[in-house]
Amino acid sequence: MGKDLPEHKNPFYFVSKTDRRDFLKICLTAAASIGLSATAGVRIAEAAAAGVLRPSVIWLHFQECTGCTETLLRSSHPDVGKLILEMISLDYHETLLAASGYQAEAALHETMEARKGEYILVVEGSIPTKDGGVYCKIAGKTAMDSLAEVSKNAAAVIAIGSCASFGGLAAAEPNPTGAVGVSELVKDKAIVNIPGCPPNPYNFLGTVLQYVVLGTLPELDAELRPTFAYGRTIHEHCPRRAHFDAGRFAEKYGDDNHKQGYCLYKIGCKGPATGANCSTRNFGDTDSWPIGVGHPCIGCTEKNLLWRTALHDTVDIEHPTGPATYPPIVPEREGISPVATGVAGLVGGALIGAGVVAAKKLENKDDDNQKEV
Ligand code: FSX
Ligand code: SF4
Ligand code: F3S
Repeated sequence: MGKDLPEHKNPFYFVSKTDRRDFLKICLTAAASIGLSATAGVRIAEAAAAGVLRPSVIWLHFQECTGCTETLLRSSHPDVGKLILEMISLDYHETLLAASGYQAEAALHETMEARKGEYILVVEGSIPTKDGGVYCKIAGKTAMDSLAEVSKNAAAVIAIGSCASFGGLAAAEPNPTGAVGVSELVKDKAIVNIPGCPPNPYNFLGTVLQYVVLGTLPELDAELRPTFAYGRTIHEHCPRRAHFDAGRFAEKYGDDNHKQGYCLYKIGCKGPATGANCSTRNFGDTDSWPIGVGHPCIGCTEKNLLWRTALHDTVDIEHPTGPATYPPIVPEREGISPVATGVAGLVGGALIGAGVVAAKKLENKDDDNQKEV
């Protein structure tokens, strides 16, 4: 639908053409993130602008906040969203579709028929399985039935966001609706998880780019996440890492150390156990990201962290010292060395699950105040 209609009849006509220079810049960035050269990035930009790279996409919403769609399209710098819409033929998307009711259902089924075996299914939100799946119904069908129906003839499935990837917020204990991620239900398709709550638009864009340009899906880790985006921890490239290595920590929100931009580990930063590229790619196509604005990483890309651990809990430290490429650290605080700092976390993790013990080893006298936050 989005591909074949003249602009004035296209339901997505309000998405104006992106400025060419910005368009090129985004293509180059996205191409680089999946390991393609700048020349390939220019070719992609040209092909995308000419409309030749336009796989059909059906986008289903289940239990979620629509933040995944919002972050793609309504960031303060929305060119990534525009590029995505120019690169794909978005044939069904409940938030963006101008049609509703029977018309919308018709659009969905026409696409499923016309692009059988070719379309990409993007799923946003978790799927409730309890009580026959009655907690999420669209057009009289449960999310479970819709997912089974639409995934059946999809070429591939992309689960966007932590809800679709792992169940997300709805699956937090006690998980009243029996919410699960796509991979718990779809077993016979290639699935790519793009977790994050919400996820970084570049990680979705990079995945789509690889599919439309190379015809392949990215290399995935054990959680089905593209390694180009989730293969390294936040901690490895965090701008606050030198503070961690030197033992300089915010002890509670708003204290002097926090204002100085010190490491947020002791107030619950999950960066050491979180695979994601926010520290290098920033977030939502802005210069901002959680740690950059003083908030600990909550592990929003990790199946076993987001909404599964308390925000103030600390995590295991797997790499106690900084990479050899880092400049040497001179500890500023008496009695704390970089190695001691890291080993404290390591020992804690080895004993009973980092959090509690590691925090105790690192805590100082005003740690009690942290609990008030
Ligand atoms: Fe989930 Fe998407 Fe969190 Fe929301 O819709 S990943 S609740 S920010 O955004 O699904
Ligand atoms: Fe950055 Fe968090 Fe690691 Fe500290 S613990 S260096 S804030 S990722
Ligand atoms: Fe999420 Fe942590 Fe990045 S909370 S947005 S993975 S800094």
